[in-house]
Amino acid sequence: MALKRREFLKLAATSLCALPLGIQARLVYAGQKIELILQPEQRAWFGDSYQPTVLWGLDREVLRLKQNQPVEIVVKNQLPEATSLHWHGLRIDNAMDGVSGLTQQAIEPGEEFVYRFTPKDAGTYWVHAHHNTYQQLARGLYLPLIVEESTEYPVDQDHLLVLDDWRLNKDAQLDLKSLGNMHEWSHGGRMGNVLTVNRQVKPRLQVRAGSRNRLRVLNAANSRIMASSRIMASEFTGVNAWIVAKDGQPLAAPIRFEDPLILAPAERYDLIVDIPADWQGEQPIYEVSTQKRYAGAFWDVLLPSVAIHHDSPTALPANPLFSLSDRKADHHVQLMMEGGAMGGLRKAVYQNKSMGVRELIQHKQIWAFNGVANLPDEPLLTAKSGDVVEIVMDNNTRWPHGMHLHGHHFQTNSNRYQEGIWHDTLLMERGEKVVIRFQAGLPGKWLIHCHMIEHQAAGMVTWFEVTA
Ligand SMILES: [Cu+2]
Repeated sequence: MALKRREFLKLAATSLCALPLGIQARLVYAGQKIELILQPEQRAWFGDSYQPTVLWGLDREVLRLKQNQPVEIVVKNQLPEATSLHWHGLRIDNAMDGVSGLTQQAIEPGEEFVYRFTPKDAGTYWVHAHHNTYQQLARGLYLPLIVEESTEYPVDQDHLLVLDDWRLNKDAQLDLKSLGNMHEWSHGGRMGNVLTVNRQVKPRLQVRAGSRNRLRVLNAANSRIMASSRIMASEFTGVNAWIVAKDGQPLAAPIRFEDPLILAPAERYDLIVDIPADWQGEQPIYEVSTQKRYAGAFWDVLLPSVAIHHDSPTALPANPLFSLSDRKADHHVQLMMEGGAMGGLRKAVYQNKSMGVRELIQHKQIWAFNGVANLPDEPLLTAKSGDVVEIVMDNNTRWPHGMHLHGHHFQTNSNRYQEGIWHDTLLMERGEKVVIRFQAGLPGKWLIHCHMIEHQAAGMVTWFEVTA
């Protein structure tokens, strides 16, 4: 029986909607087109008493993408300096990784660059400058990035908690004179003097009493290890909270939150927080990395309360990561982390030349991996895509570091974290030695560096190569 044209169209439209999401997306468009503009930004953090603080940023508060849906992101650089954007934690083609000088040329002022990829992992990530990074990150050139799960996870609300510290001068402007201070670079990095949450001073996150909330916490600071306390816990009320994801990757089973939550720069946690039904008004969220706890944000608890969730949260749907299980490693290499203040570094190779400490400092270098300061010509290792790699990271310095692997998630034997958790960034205390394990992913040149970004600038960066 021949269908009339109108009926056929109706039927075609119906079956298109019934297709699985991925296939549907491919039929409808090659890639959702998004424009991102890099531009100066003003923040009136201190009311009328000061001129607004001028930062660099992107033209939105957050970027939301959908798992398995291709995107084409046109990045327009309207800043006075060249830059590039790194999609921190996303497992995408090496050519899209956004490392200027390694995977792409920097985007010059007035120019644009198109990033094309399909995020295969859902979760909490971020986008940030990866060119002249210690300056551009300090100016605020980053954006939280959420990749939404294909199936909705049941919570009442989804919140961001993006922590950052800014170094401002007495006019409440960025203290640019302090950039590049070698004393700070050789110690814990450049710390700010103003804490913001979601680029605001003391914002209020509105929640209903009794509601279940997803809280995505990101440390966007250059170097400060953030410790968020009492995100939900109060001395007087039994607040239930769980960690459900680390660095974007879901935990196999949610674990109970323990106060405080400690994040090296670039680390992320997804939490499920049940706001007690008997809370109301303002409840502080403290940052406790210094001697004095500081209320960086507030829950603004609204009544009437919603139905209370008594059940423990379920795990987020797993991302398509490889299972490492007990597979024997195909590669096993050492990464000796050296240098910094009181580190006893005598010499290191910089740009193929062996140098003493005094000469290194003249080149703004003071840290090294395996005796080499900054990016070596030769990779730390070369692995075939699919190989299992083990790196022994030995923090032979007097400082903590936040080690980040580009384009890959890894597991670790660090006793700071529960076993089996996936990371793209790892906090390592001084003297700590850990083994990280991962499967080599997409071909290309991938960085390993400290995400205390002054440490990276001053030498703590290397790379590994994945071949097809
Ligand atoms: Cu470091």
